[in-house]
Amino acid sequence: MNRAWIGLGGNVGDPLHRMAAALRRLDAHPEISVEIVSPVYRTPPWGKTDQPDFLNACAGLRTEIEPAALLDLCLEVERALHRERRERWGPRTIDIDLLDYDGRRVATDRLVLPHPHMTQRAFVLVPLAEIAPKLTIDGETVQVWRERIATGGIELSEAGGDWWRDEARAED
Ligand code: PH2
Ligand code: MG
Ligand code: MG
Repeated sequence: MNRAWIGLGGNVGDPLHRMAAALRRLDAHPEISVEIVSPVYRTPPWGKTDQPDFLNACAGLRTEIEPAALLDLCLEVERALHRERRERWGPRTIDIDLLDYDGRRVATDRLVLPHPHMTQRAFVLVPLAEIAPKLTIDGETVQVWRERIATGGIELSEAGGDWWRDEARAED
């Protein structure tokens, strides 16, 4: 089994509901199991700062689905959850990003792995360090990247790794 790490986020509508629904949809796929999920953090907007705070979380998946097909599935889940995005780095209802896939290096038009700039984004590193501190990205562990980055303004929103299993919240 391969292991893929994903990042989830959103800042429009009810991102917690959509992130939970996204994880439940991925887990319901016969060839994917959601193995571990991080707490949810409220994070200041990165890139384009005049927009609401985001909620962000990360998850580890087990799957035999190859990276390109897994990306398609993530995009399908985004669409099924009525993703809306009007501009690059702007507000969105749900975003699912493939961060790492068994340490593989991929560089196509559609997919670059590991996710470019993830080592510079506290909204990825803070949740990821909770579930994958020893994962190596670009020659350093996530824990080390996490220690190096400024994390001001990031707050815990949902503790633990079970928030997405809540039936009522994940109904969509
Ligand atoms: N996603 C972006 C742009 N900026 N900022 C935060 N805090 N969290 C995000 O998930 C995020 C962002 C584009 O995908
Ligand atoms: Mg993104
Ligand atoms: Mg994306």
